Amino acid sequence: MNVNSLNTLLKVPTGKLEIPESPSNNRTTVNENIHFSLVIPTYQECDNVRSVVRILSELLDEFIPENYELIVVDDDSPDRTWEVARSLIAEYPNLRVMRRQEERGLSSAVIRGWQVARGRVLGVIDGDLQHPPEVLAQLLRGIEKGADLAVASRHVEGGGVSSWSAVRRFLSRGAQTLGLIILPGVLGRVSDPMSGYFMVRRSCVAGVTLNPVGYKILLEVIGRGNVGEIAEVGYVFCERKEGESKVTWKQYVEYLHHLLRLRLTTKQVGQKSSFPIGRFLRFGLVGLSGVFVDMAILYLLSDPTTLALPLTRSKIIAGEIAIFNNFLWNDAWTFADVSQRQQEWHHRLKRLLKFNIICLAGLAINVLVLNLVFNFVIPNRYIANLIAIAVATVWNFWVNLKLSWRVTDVK
Ligand SMILES: Nc1nc2c(ncn2[C@@H]2O[C@H](COP(=O)(O)OP(=O)(O)OP(=O)(O)O)[C@@H](O)[C@H]2O)c(=O)[nH]1
Ligand SMILES: [Mg+2]
Repeated sequence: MNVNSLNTLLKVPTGKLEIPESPSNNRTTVNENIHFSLVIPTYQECDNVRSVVRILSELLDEFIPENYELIVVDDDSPDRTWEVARSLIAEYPNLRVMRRQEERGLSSAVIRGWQVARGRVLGVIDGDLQHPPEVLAQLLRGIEKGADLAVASRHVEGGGVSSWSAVRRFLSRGAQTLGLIILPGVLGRVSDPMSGYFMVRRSCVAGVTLNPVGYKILLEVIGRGNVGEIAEVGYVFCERKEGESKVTWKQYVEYLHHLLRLRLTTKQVGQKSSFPIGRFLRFGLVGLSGVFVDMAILYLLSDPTTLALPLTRSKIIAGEIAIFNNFLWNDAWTFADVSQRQQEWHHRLKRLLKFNIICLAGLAINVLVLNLVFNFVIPNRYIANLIAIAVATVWNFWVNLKLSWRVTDVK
């Protein structure tokens, strides 16, 4: 069936960014039973849009013929991407095109597209061919098997990035880590919360006022939607062949803004609100055992009556053994409930590595706070040291709780 009866541009919805409960709320509905609506946000993609529409149409025609629609949402690109897209409608009847002239921004473009969508499943894919279209079939299968949300992920088996620079990898992982600390109940649910390639059941996001900033629409969907089971499919983020990236520093600032806004305005999914005091006490006791281990090894290595090794070398070895001691106790006792769920060796090693890095950062914080307090607040080195130890302990506990001992396998 031809879902695109009018060969014109779609009317841009105004007002709240809210997706209607039922697709038939849209007066323009022709096909009431479309299964899948895929939004393709574009800005300056005139060299890509033709190929994207062709490839996606061929694939979906094979997989769910006549049961899908493609919606290009273009923000009035100066290269007239919207015009190129509109010229394709005659050839691809399942294509619909929106040209936004008032609003700007990737996330709101996606939601405006979903607002006019007629599918029961709503998806998004980049318009620059960086998201491999063949993954769509696996994502749809995930939804058919019962998932509410199916996410294409760079960080599960079969996933990756083709040739990102070390800087971009670092920034991406750094942003994810920061997000896990600020918003663990949202970012902790998927391995690739930055993914811009996913699909969700309409029923999970309908009737909720969405309020995203910037690029990361998936955060908004998980944070504000009512999403139960999540499926993940690995994919490799390809290189751009045509056109230019729109990613600038502004997106990182917007991301931080978005995280904080979600943190302040949503109830965290699956999060206990109270501070886990029992865990913290166990963590503190384990830390104390580490002090004794550290002292004993330092004595054995550096004391003139024992091995008499140089002090710095002895301290580094003693410190590292104490960190290892603490890890073992924390893994077996403080966070036993979490580690029991992920007992494989690679999981344990990953936890050990994270714990080590976080504790080393804790040491840096310890030294910094000691100096700040001693020089500017309380000129007593022992009181200043106690305060520094307290701050570093809370850091070590909280960040390890959020990053090291968390269940990373999404079923
Ligand atoms: N409608 C709309 N689309 C946008 C906007 N910004 C980016 N896009 C589109 O969103 C998709 C992702 O943007 P990109 O700039 O490719 O971002 P990216 O893929 O994370 O980064 P690169 O790897 O550098 O390409 C592309 O299809 C863009 O054309 C916008 O403000 N409005
Ligand atoms: Mg891109």
